[in-house]
Amino acid sequence: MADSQIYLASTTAPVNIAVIKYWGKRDPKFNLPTNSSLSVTLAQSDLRTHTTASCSASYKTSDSLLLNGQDQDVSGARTQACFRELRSLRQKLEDSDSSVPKISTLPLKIVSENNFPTAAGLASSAAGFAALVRAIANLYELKEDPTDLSRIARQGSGSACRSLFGGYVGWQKGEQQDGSDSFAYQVAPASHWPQMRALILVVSAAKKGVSSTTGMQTTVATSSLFPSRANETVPRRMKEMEKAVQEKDFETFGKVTMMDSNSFHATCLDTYPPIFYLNDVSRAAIKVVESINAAAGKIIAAYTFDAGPNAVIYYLEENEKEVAGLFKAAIGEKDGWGVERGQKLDANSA
Ligand code: 2P0
Repeated sequence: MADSQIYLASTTAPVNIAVIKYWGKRDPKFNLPTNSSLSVTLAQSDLRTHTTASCSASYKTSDSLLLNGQDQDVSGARTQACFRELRSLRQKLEDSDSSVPKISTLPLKIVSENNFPTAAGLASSAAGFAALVRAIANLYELKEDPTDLSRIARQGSGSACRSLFGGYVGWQKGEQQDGSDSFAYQVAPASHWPQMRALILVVSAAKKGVSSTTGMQTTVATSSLFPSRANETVPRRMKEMEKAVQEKDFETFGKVTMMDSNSFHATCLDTYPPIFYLNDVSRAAIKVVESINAAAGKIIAAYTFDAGPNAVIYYLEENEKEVAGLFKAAIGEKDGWGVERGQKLDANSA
C-alpha cells in the first residue's frame, strides 16, 4: 500500500421529522431512549447532509471532522463511539481476509455539508450522524445493513438512527441494557403514501438555546407529566400511528402528530426550569392549521415542532391549495416536497 493512497467514499443522508417524538434517555452512555418514536423522512433533494469520509496514512492529523467548512471537535464520547464501532467492524474484515487493505487504523477525515440551518430544530444532528456513519461504512466496505448501522448512528445522536431509512421509520426503544435491540426499522417506504407532503416553515435559523441532550435530561429529572407520556401515551400512539400509516389514514396521522407535538412541548414547559421552544410565530402557525382544518371540516393539515420554533406541516397533495394557500406560500416543488422559508408567515395573521 502506497503511503500516499487516499481511500474515499461519499454519501448523503436525509433529515427526518418525528411525528411521535423522542425525548428522554434511559441510558446516556449507550444513548438509549425512554420511549419509541416514529418519523417521516424528507426528500433528499430538499434537506440533507452530504458527507465524504476518507482515510490515508498520509494524513498528518488524527481523526478530523469539517462541518460546513468549520472544524468540529471529534473527541466527544458520541463521535468516538461511532468511530470505534465502525473501525472494529472493518478490523474484523481485515482479520478474516488478508487481501483486504488494512485501513482501519488510518486517520479519518470527514467532510460534511448541510443544505439547511444547523441546530435550529431541523434535525441536523440526525442527518449528520446518519451520513457520517454511512460514509465510513461505505469507505470500509462494511456489509452491515441499515438496521445494524442504525444501532451505531443512535450512539452519535438518537434521532440519527431514523435517517438510515427512507419513508416512515420507527425507532424501537428496546429493553436490553446494552442497546442491542434499540434500532430503527422501516414502517413503510415513501412510495407507500406518495401523496404525503411537508411544508417547512423556517421561523428562525438561529441556533437553539437549549440543546436536546441537556433539555431532555432535565425533563426526565423534573417533569411530573413525563412518566405518563413515556409509559402510557407514547406506546399507545406508536400503535395508532403505525396503523394510520399502513392504512393511509391522514385524519388519524394528523391528529396523533399534532397531539404528540403538543404533548412533547407540554413536558418541555413542565420541565424545571421550563424549556420554551415555540415562539409567537410557531403559535400563529398552529392557529393557521386549526383554521385550515376548521374550514375543511376535517384534518387536512398537521403541524409538528421539534426542539426549536420551526414548523413542519404535513398534508396530502390533493390539499395543496388549501394548505399552501392559507400559508400564503409559494411552494417550491422538489421531488414532491415543498419547502417554504417562513418569513412570509405573519405572527399577527392568525
Ligand atoms: C425527535 N428530537 O424525535 C425529537 C423531537 C427533538 C424533538 O430527537 O441527545 O439530537 O443527540 O440523542 O437526537 C433531538 O434529539 O438527541 C430529537 P441526542 P437528538 O426527533
